[in-house]
Amino acid sequence: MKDLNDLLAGANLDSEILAISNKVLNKERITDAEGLKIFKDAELSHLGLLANHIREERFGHHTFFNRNFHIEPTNICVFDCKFCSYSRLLREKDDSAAWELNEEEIYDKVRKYDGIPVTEVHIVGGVHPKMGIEYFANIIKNIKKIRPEIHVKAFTAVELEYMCRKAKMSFKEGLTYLKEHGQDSLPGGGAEIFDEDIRKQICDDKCSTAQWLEIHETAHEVGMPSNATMLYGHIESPEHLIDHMSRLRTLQDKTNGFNTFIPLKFRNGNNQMSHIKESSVIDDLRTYAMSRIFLDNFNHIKAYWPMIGKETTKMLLNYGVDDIDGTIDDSTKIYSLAGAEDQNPAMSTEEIVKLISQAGRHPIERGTLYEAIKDYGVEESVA
Ligand code: V47
Ligand code: SF4
Repeated sequence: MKDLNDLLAGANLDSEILAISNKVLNKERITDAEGLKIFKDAELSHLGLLANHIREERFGHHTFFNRNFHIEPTNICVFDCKFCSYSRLLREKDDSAAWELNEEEIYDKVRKYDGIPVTEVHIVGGVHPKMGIEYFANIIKNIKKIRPEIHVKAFTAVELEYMCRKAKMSFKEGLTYLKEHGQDSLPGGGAEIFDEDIRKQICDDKCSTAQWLEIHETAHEVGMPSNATMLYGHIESPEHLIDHMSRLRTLQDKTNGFNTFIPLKFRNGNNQMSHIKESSVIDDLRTYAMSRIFLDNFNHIKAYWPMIGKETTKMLLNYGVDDIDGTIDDSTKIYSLAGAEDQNPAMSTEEIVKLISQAGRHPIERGTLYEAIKDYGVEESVA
């Protein structure tokens, strides 16, 4: 740490950036204004140095991944998010791009992993007007019958808000009901950008910021941890990103129920925002590094490799990221339809271990709640 302080002192930095950096190194919380200052004005290499310092102080070279697969029951959705390349309206059901799995098809997707040591199923999809909370609770119950030990991470706050509203349940009632049927945690989707003006422009008709935050707070209260995402690189400004993270940091102070923060790079393929240019890799690195620096009460920062790509994922392991999600096994369509490089996202455990090792890090297979499952050892990493 002394070395890094010396490095900063000798770096001829703007005095404000130096003072904020010293706060970060001394583990003092930085304010929104301070976060914004370094986000806007510090060099990428400087943000990377700070983010990597925090990451290595917490986890050394350890880099987490899990063995998981997704089930996307449908892409039919009542909402109309402008960035979404995936959803189809109900009236378009005959559209060859629309799908609706029946219950048996869903269970077959689980049975496919009989004898394969996956530990998590991530269930997420469009908001189908005919698939209600009872339907999904029953599905979770049956998945647990097929695979009792699997962790069910399911339903974004957007899906949950709609399910609860349709069932006339409070968020607490709905979440408790799903938990009783076997749901273990919530993924972080649907957060997008919390700023109400931006939200109005990109996803006006789905759950509000206040509802997203209330659903996650309630989930934590009833004993279901969750993740949080942030959709960046479209019409938002750095102010909106800091504001987004600040609202999450405040909620995390209250509940400590978030496991992971996942910045999601906006991909511009086949959606109503296709005219917007995608962020540069430099901006991706800056955004991830800033999230590691700002979110002092989040343990983990995840790069979701099917979305950001494998090469950038490797780079991000030096910019604050300590987790790269899972094997996925070609079970999600959200990003391939939005133009992500990997049209059939799947990595074997060996490939994930190799990717992490090539970046000079030490791969650890984890469960959803970051319990260590297998240590792949320093001898397999370049570090
Ligand atoms: O909320 C949709 C995003 C999210 C696009 O919790 C897009 O472990 C970029 O939240 N470009 C859903 N992003 C996926 C999600 C997620 C994924 C992986 C892991 C976890 C977790 C959560 O996908 C949506 C939205 O923000 N999204 N379209 C697009 N064109
Ligand atoms: Fe529906 Fe989710 Fe797509 Fe929005 S992002 S249109 S809620 S599937």
